[in-house]
Amino acid sequence: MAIEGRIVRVQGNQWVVESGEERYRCHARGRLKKEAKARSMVSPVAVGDRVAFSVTGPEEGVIEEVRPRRNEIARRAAGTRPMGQTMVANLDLMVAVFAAREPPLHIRMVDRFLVVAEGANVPAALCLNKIDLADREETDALFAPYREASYPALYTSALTGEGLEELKSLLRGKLSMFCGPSGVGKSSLLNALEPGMGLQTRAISPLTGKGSHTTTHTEIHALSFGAWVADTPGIKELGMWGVGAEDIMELFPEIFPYLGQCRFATCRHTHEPGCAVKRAVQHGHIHEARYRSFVKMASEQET
Ligand SMILES: Nc1nc2c(ncn2[C@@H]2O[C@H](COP(=O)(O)OP(=O)(O)OP(=O)(O)O)[C@@H](O)[C@H]2O)c(=O)[nH]1
Ligand SMILES: [Mg+2]
Ligand SMILES: [Zn+2]
Repeated sequence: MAIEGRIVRVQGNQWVVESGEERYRCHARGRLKKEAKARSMVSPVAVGDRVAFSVTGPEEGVIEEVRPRRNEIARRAAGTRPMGQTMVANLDLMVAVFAAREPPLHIRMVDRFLVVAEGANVPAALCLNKIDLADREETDALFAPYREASYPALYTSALTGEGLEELKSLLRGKLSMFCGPSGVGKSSLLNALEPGMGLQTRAISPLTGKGSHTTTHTEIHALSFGAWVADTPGIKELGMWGVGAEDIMELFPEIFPYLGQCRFATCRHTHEPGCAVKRAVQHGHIHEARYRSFVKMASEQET
C-alpha cells in the first residue's frame, strides 16, 4: 500500500521522503524515470514534490507516483544535451540571495533569477546579504529598480544579524527556496535564522574570489518560527529552461505594460522607430539597467 509524503532532500539518485514524523530513503520506479527522460528532464522527482511511495524496508521505499506540481523552478542541466532539471517544486517563494561584495554582485544574474521565477509563476524576493561589507549608496541605486517593480528587496547580514527579523517575516508560513551564486551566504543565513542548524559554510576562495560550492545537495529545512526553506547548491550560470524569447519579454513586470504600444507589432525594442519601451526608458519610467538585461536576455534566447 502506498503512503503519501514530501521529498525533502535529494542526493544523487536517492530521495528522502518525509511522511509524518518518519523519513524514508527512496528510489523511483523505472517507469517514472522513463517518463522523465521522454520529457528531457534529468530526474523524475524534485525536492518539494508530493509523492506516493511504498515502504520496502525499515526507512526505505520506492516512489510510485508524483502528484501534479503547483509550480516548479527549473534550469537547463549541465552537459551538452539539452535537458531540464527541476530545482524545487511547489514553492510559495523564491528568494534570490546575492552578496553585496565577496563575491561581487552581478546585476544581470539578479535579472535572470527574477525572469525564471516570473516564468514559473513563483513569487520572488531579493536578499542582498553581506550588507556589512556594502557601500549603501551604491546598493540603494542598484536595488531601486527592483523595489519600484514591487519585488521585496531585503538587506541582510548573517554576520551582524541585520535584516534577519524582516527575512523571518517574509519566510513565515511558506515553503521558500534560497538560490544564488556560491559563497553569498545562503547556508550562513539559515544558520543565523535558526541557532543549532549547523549547516556547513566555507569562506570564498582567496585566489579566485569565488565561492567554493560548499552545499552540494538541495534540502528543505524546517525552521522553528514556522517556515520551510530549501537550501540549494550555489549556481554559476542559471541556464533558462522552457522559457522562449517572446516569453522573456513578458517577464519583466515593469516593461510588460508597454509591449503592445509599439508602432510595429514585430518590434524587438532595440532600434525600431516608434518603440514604446525605448520611449519609456528615455522618460525614466523603465530603468536603463533593467532594459539592457531585457534586450540581452531576449537576444540570447533567439540564438
Ligand atoms: N561579512 C559577511 N560574511 C558572510 C555573511 N554571510 C556569510 N558570510 C561568509 O561567506 C562565506 C560563504 O558562506 P556560505 O553560507 O557557505 O555561502 P553559500 O551561499 O551557502 O555557498 P554555497 O553553499 O557554496 O552555495 C562564509 O565564509 C561565511 O562566513 C555576511 O552577512 N557577512
Ligand atoms: Mg551553502
Ligand atoms: Zn518596441
